[in-house]
Amino acid sequence: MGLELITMGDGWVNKRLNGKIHYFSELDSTNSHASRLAEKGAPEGEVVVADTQTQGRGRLGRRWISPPRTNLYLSIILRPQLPPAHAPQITLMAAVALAETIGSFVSFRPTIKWPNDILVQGKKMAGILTELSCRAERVDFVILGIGVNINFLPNEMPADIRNRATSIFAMTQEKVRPEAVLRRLIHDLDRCYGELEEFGFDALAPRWEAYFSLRGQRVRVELLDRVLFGCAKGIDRDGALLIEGDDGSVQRVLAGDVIPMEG
Ligand code: BT5
Repeated sequence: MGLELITMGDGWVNKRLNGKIHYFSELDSTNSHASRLAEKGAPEGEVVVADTQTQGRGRLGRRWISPPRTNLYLSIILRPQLPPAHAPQITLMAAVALAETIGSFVSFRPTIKWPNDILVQGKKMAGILTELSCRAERVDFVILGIGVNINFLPNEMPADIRNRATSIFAMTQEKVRPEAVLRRLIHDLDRCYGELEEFGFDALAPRWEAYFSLRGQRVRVELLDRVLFGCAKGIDRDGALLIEGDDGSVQRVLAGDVIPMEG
């Protein structure tokens, strides 16, 4: 199905993300399928949506639980004019758009847990998986994958995520059509991506910072090869998390899991 230009109540007409939407009742992973399409030359803005994923994934090979007729799983092909080192800005941009979208469906203010989680009332409602394909020092394409829990009932969630995950329904007691969230999300992503491309991440940074939940908190950061402790200060222009150690030195963290510490 081709996506017509989307006009929302604010009068904004999608500029970049007005490509085709490929719908599937089942896929291995929308990120994998979008990547296959991009390899074959699919243009920026094409979107892959699946009703369920058999191998939905998070970072570092983790699983993204993707039951049918419940939630939203999508991947968008982007071809940004960015050096690879700035690619984390895509995840940050998407987090702002996703927080804005979710904020339009629930009455609580969402927060961003660096780098890729959107939490509501401290529980994970959505996750972002950004995958990069580079050629000769340039970004060839980015697959921006997003999973949003919409009508996921807490008692249907597997035990290992039940206490840490939430959904729009769990917050509002109202069923929402995944297409309604998709429509709003593409709209918000289009606007935020446009701001990133035209003005750089500085245009989005204040909004990102306003959604950031861990500023000033003591955190434990699990890196691939070690664990860091310190105080979360915010992010720099490349999207690195800034952690101030007890000795006052500031470390830039590009990838890892951040866990708030008590007290
Ligand atoms: C993420 O990874 O949060 C990125 C998730 C991206 C999923 C989308 S769905 C469409 C597209 N296609 C894909 O194959 N993936 C993307 P990470 O930060 O590594 O978090 C993964 C962890 O979140 C898991 O280990 C679980 O603890 C938890 N989790 C898994 N499924 C969840 C769900 N549906 N809701 C909340 N938490 C979940």
